[in-house]
Amino acid sequence: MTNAPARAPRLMGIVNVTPDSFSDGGMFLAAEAAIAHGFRLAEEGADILDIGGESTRPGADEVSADEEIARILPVIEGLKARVGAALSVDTRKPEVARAAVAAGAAIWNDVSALTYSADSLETAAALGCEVVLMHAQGAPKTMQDDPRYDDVVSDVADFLAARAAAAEAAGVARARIVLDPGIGFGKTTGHNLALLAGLGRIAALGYPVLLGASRKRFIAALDRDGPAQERLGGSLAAVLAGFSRGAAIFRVHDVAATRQALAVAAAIGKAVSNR
Ligand code: HH2
Repeated sequence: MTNAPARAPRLMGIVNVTPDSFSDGGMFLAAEAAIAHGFRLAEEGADILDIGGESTRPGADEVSADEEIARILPVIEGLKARVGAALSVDTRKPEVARAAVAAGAAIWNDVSALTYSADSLETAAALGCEVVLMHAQGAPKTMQDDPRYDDVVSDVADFLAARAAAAEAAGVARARIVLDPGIGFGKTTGHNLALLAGLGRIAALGYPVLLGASRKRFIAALDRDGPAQERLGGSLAAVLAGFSRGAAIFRVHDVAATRQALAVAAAIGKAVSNR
């Protein structure tokens, strides 16, 4: 029996404007290339384009707010009002979120769940945009060193519930909050699998759940080791596992293939429930 949400899942296409993001290898560094990539993903069916100027892959170095803003603003300006997709900014920094929303972004995707800066919570409330609160253990530089949990699903669910409560207390509307277990952020392969299997526990908190498993390392750990671009099969398997457990938004590199996999899974789910 499927636990999938009644509403069609939303696809968030990834647009990196970083020289070092693990899967694009700097290919989309130039704003023009990132804009073209955004158009392509929107064409393939992305409902949201997630624009990031700082890689948060394991071991990545931090980027200044000014550098992040310089990378993402031309891309937001080049895409806004020219694609049907909503624009999201993938940043931990309130000043970057402020600049992105002023330029047309509608979503603040924060891998620190509004913990990075003392004014993150109040900034999110003042911006009035949708906010993604993601769980991470440790900072990107060191988070994969030796991640530990008592019970990873309970620990992550408790953290997300507490961050949602903090956001609401600061004035973020409940309807604008999205939760994300943070696949790969301070997690072993076993932790990632437990979170995928237990995603229903996070969906049961009552907020839309975003899942970002696309091309991540645990896929290579479970199959042959290879480049990130060769992890589509595992990425789709994770999307379908998340879909059947109630995830509502999927952050992916491969929008067309994900759209097709979800369309077939949803049709099968409907055929079963109509029997
Ligand atoms: N994963 C990455 C970045 N941002 N945001 C959310 N909400 N959930 C995620 O799982 C997530 C995220 C990984 O980022 P990076 O290492 O820069 O690679 P890429 O952006 O190519 O996925």
